[in-house]
Formats: sequence, structure tokens, C-alpha cells
Amino acid sequence: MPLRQAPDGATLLTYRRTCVSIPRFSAPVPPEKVVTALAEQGVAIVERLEPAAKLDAALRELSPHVEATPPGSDGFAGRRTRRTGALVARSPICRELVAHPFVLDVVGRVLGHASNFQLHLSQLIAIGPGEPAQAIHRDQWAFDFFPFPVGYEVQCNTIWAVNDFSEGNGATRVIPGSHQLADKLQFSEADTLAAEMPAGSLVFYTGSLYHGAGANRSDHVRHGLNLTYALGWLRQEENQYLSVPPEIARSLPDPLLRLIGYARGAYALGYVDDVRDPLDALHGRVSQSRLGDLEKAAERIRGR
Ligand SMILES: O=C(O)CCC(=O)C(=O)O
Ligand SMILES: [Fe+2]
Repeated sequence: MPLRQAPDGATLLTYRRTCVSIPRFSAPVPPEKVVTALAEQGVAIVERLEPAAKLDAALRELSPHVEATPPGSDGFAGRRTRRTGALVARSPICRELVAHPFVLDVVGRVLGHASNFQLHLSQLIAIGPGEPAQAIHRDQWAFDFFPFPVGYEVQCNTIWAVNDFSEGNGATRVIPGSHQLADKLQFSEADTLAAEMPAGSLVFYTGSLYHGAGANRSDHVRHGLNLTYALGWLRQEENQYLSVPPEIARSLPDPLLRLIGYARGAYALGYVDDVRDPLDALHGRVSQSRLGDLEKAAERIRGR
């Protein structure tokens, strides 16, 4: 990860003065409050949005796949960390969580400046004991380090606590307010706060927030379910068309398929052969729809 030092001490000083705590809510909470906190701090925790037992059941559904997952091959992925993906194909509970109405409501407002958003990746992150802290980074650097303008969010992440997240077991480390800082800054663990939360809670953060997985100094594995959403015109980090094989995809409901990428972004992105809708192509139907909404596209040009 090509990090570099902060160009001037002032930026870090500003951060230290304003970073007090991570915005924290208890479910149920109106989505607007979470969206406001995300606009202000780039991060927000919603405690106990789902029963801990539900996350535990998801872990049981995934456990054969987790056992078969090799640990990471470099320090960033974590040599004592397993990252198990294809969660939409592998876990009915994860399908529910990917399409969680409250989460989609929040994400839809954070990414509402584009014509649609989609699932970017699904990953159960199992951090083993002894894993050091991950380098502090922005997830949107995945887009080949393109310098998106400050305030233009391209990604909204969620990490569900499958077991309790604590400072000692590798809770995600975040720098509230850092979504507004310059790009490619370098931070250390001491600059961050631990997103501690009980199982069944989740932390939302934008792709612009500086963060990283914490060090696991405990004797047990930290399980976090990372479900990330990004603008429909960006390439997905996890290739859903291969991660969810067509025979499984055909059994999934249309709204979930749209969410994982069987949708056209903007006016024409993602069509199949003779400008067919991807859902028509998946189900082997003749085209029942035309391209996207031309009038809406025209409105966007006019800036409405
Ligand atoms: O697992 C975590 O707490 C965060 C992981 C992360 O930030 C990443 O892998 O990009
Ligand atoms: Fe990350």
C-alpha cells in the first residue's frame, strides 16, 4: 500500500482537536440520524440492529467455507486472517443482511447522488489471535487510487459484529472526521479509535474514511461481516457474476439480483448483447425492456 507522510502537520492537528468519539446509536434509530453522522464524521455505529443469534447462525452457515479459506498472503490481508467471500451464494442469512431494509435506506441516502448503487463485496473477516493491526487506509483506494473529490462518496461500508468487537480482539480502528482529510495520508494505530460494539451491531463508514482492522491481542477469533456497497458505475471488488453462479442466481429474487449487479447503471452501463436487461439475459428471456430512462438521464445533464 503506497502510503506517504502527511504533507503538513496542520492536517493531523486539526484531526486531533475534532476527533472526540465515534457517533453511536441504539436500534431502532431513524436512518436520517445515521446519515447525518456519516456526513459529519464518515463513521457511525448502530448497536444491536439484529439479534446476536442471527449473526451467529450466519457464521454456522458459513463455517465449512471459513475452514476451507486459506489465511491472507500478505500483511494487508493479514497472515492470521481468513477472508471468506461469495456470501450471497453461500448463506441465506447473509442474503437477508445484504438486503437489510434499514441498511439499504442509509446506503441509498449516502450514495443517492448516483443513479444506482450495488454490492461491492461480501466478506466474512475472521481475524485470528496474534494478528497485528492492519495499515490504516481508505477503502476507495481500491479504485486504483483515483483521487475522488472530498465530499463525493463512492462507497458505503458496513461491518456487522458477529461476535463482540473489543479493543483487544481486533475491533475495526477508525479516525472519525478523516473522510474530509487529504488523500494518501499515513496514520498509526495511536491516531485511531476502536469501533467497539456488541454482536449484532454494525459500523457504517464511507470509502473515504481512514480506518483499518485492529490487532487481535485476545485468545479468540474476531468475526466481522463486511458488506460494502458502491456506486453502480464503478467496478465491483468482488465479481458477483462468478461468485454467485447462474444456477444459484436464477433462484434469487429480482431486488437482490439488482443489488448484486444485475442492473443497468445510469442509462446503458451493464447491458447484455442486443441491449438486453441483465435479468432477461439471466432468465433466457427475449428483451422485455429497453435501455434505462432517457428522460432521467437528460435531467441529470440539466443538473436537476
Ligand atoms: O476487519 C476489519 O475490521 C476491517 C478490515 C478492512 O478495513 C479491510 O480489509 O479493508
Ligand atoms: Fe478497509
